[in-house]
Order: sequence, then structure tokens, then C-alpha cells
Amino acid sequence: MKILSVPLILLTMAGSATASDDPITRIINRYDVDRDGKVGDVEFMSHKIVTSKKQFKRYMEVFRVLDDDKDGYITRADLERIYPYLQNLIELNKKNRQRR
Ligand SMILES: [Ca+2]
Ligand SMILES: [Ca+2]
Repeated sequence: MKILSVPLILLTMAGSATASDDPITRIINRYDVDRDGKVGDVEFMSHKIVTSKKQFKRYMEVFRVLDDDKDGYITRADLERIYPYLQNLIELNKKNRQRR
């Protein structure tokens, strides 16, 4: 299931989190190269090491999921809309990792 790869990538995007951190700010700050407050597909991809077409397609799928209103940019509003859904998956993933 493709959507499951999204929280994993988001986790990597957000880096190691503490409870007081705002992951949305952290994600945007990390990817927003030109500091206009939104992340375009080129900015998003510039942080990825893409070694195959398949991988490129996968990252683009992630980008499209994160770009909730489909305007071609990941903004704070996009992330705030989808974050509650992803949060559950991220928490699940954390628990699974702790169990190991
Ligand atoms: Ca930008
Ligand atoms: Ca958007």
C-alpha cells in the first residue's frame, strides 16, 4: 500500500522529534530552500537521492499526497490538514520500532 510509505518518509523529513517540537515547521524549514514558506516539487526532490525512475515516481507520489490542495506546493496549510491522519501512522510506527 503506497500511502504507508508516506509516514515513513515524513518521519525522515521531520528528523528526531521531541514532544515540544512542531514537526510541520521543521518539515517546511528543511525543504523550503528559497524560504518563501512553501515547498515546490523541485525543492522537495532536491533533498532526495534518486537512483531510479521507480524511486522518483514514489517520491512524486509522496509529494502529491502531501500537496493536499494540489496547487503544486506543499504549504503549512496542506500539512496541517493531513498531519492528524499521518500522526496516527507515525505513532504506530514509533511503537513498532520501540518494540524491537
Ligand atoms: Ca520554497
Ligand atoms: Ca498545496
